[in-house]
Amino acid sequence: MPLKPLNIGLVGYGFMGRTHSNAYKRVNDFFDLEYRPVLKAVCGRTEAGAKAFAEKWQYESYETDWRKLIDRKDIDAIDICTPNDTHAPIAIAAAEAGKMVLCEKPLARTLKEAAPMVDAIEKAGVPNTVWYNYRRVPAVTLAKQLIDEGRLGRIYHYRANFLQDWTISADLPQGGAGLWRLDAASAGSGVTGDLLAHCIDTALWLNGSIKNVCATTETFVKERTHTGTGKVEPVKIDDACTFFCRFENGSLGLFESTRYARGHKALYTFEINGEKASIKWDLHDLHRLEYFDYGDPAILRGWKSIHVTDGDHPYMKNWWVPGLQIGYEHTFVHQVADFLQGLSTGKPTSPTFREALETQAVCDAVLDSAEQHKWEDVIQV
Ligand code: SOE
Repeated sequence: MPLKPLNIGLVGYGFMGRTHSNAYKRVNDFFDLEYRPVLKAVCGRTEAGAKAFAEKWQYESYETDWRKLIDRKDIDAIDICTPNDTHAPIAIAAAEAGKMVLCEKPLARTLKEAAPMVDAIEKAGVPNTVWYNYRRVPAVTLAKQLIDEGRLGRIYHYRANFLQDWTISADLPQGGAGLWRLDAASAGSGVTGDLLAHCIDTALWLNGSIKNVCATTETFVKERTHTGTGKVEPVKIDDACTFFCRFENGSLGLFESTRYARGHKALYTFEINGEKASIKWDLHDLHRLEYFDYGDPAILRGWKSIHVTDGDHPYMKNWWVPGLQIGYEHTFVHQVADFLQGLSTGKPTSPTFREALETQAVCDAVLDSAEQHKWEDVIQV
């Protein structure tokens, strides 16, 4: 039986445009599915860039205006890989046109901006998902499985870090390719929306809702040249953010993120301590899950390092043979596989826009708390 085509219109062709395109190309080589993504069109503001990307990644065509892309009858799904300030208008227009929508994280710059996106998606009733890709690292999915099976028992502590060091130089401008992340107008926030959003998404998934937060932020480099205006302008994003929180299940959370941790490129780690067992995970060693089980005989108790490469582990039967690893790009392949599977079964692909709204609510509470110097309740969405 020939597979059913799902025509993709990709908006934005930076780093994330590449991760998603790679996933669309590889997914049917490894997963048995009813649908096949077809790289129909890529859209970017500069014609030369869009054309070059289309040629390199074998998109059938290109556009320079996302509205035209959305109007096209031959596009089924709009995939948004542009800076955060453009997510809302593109997603809302795409949903209103009846297209499926896949959106890069964070959903939007603020909760207020994200809420109408969820309304538009739900009104249109279109399949949707937000690319919080780290959920689909097999070791992280295994952590979810172990927690849901009750192996950790009551959870006491959730600790997460996302550390980078790429913005330490004061010579880096704000604005432009990749560096829009330093421009509050484009990004909304700094590490909170860019990095802690990943940690929060994983935490909500593994450990449930967050009740309230107490945060502090810092902007270490106060002024940077703005690529758009050419002028030195104040930096309005948070370069670093630390927060504590209380989860609804009674556990305590501690989160830290910075782009000023010299030596760390993308060190995302979490540790969860339960009554019966604990788990730890580290993005730099992403195929391992560290597990301590108090139920082991006393003389054998200790941290074990599970090499998450067995056919019984989440997603792994689709790849190589036990013992052989996969990596970062496969998390995106897994998200596409789940999305396509969801089209066949009708099961929504987590996190949906609605689910990702909760991460926005926590990010807003974190930034408000830092500004007000006080604990903030997370708005229930
Ligand atoms: C920032 O450097 C960044 O690329 C984020 O935007 C991604 O979401 C994260 O996965 C890796 O770091």
